[in-house]
Amino acid sequence: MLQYYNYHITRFVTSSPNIRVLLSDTGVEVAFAGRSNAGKSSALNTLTNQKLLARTSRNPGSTILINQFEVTKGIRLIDLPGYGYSKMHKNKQHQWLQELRKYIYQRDCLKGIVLLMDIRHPLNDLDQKIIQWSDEVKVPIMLLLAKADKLNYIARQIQLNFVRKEILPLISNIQVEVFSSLKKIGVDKLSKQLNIWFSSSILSTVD
Ligand SMILES: Nc1nc2c(ncn2[C@@H]2O[C@H](COP(=O)(O)OP(=O)(O)OP(=O)(O)O)[C@@H](O)[C@H]2O)c(=O)[nH]1
Ligand SMILES: [Mg+2]
Repeated sequence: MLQYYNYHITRFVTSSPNIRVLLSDTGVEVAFAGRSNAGKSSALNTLTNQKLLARTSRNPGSTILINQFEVTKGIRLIDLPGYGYSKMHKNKQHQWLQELRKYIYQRDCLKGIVLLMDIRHPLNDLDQKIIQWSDEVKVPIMLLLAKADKLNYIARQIQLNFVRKEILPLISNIQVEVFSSLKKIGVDKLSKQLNIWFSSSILSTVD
């Protein structure tokens, strides 16, 4: 049965410097991933209606910690560090991508990924890697074309159709929507998808 979660009462639990020291691999979690500066932390703040829950920054690459939040007991949202920050040393970038791959592959409680991409620059190489890895381990993805307020309605629809057309033939079980933290576009669709993921995972993890 579909459960409705109140994302507004989400609270910060802890930060981890790498995936080896995350909270225990129990319950259900959904992670927010994407290029640095894509708008992940802002999306979390918009969803939870809390201005300062997740740290946002004008300087890309600022989130170097894995921030973990709890909606309610055993139901978590994860703010992942961004990838592809050009000013970060190549080795460090590579290291974080490997961590991310491991996280997607090994984290049993990960039941969904919200992948944010700037609507003006969707589906870059690294975004496609994340989609591929998630598909390989059957972790469902919701693609959010973020900062949609940067485009007018027509341009938004063109980008949305373009991304759907590119991705749907490759991966059928993927949802693509436009999103804006600034104009609160797509927030309902995001919470609806989270409700679906959390409800169905809770059912399968409860004895
Ligand atoms: N116009 C507009 N700007 C946004 C939106 N969402 C985020 N931003 C801006 O984009 C910048 C980056 O936002 P963050 O939410 O910190 O992005 P992030 O993906 O968490 O970045 P990292 O943690 O550094 O990887 C900030 O200056 C935000 O104010 C949006 O919906 N519209
Ligand atoms: Mg961030």
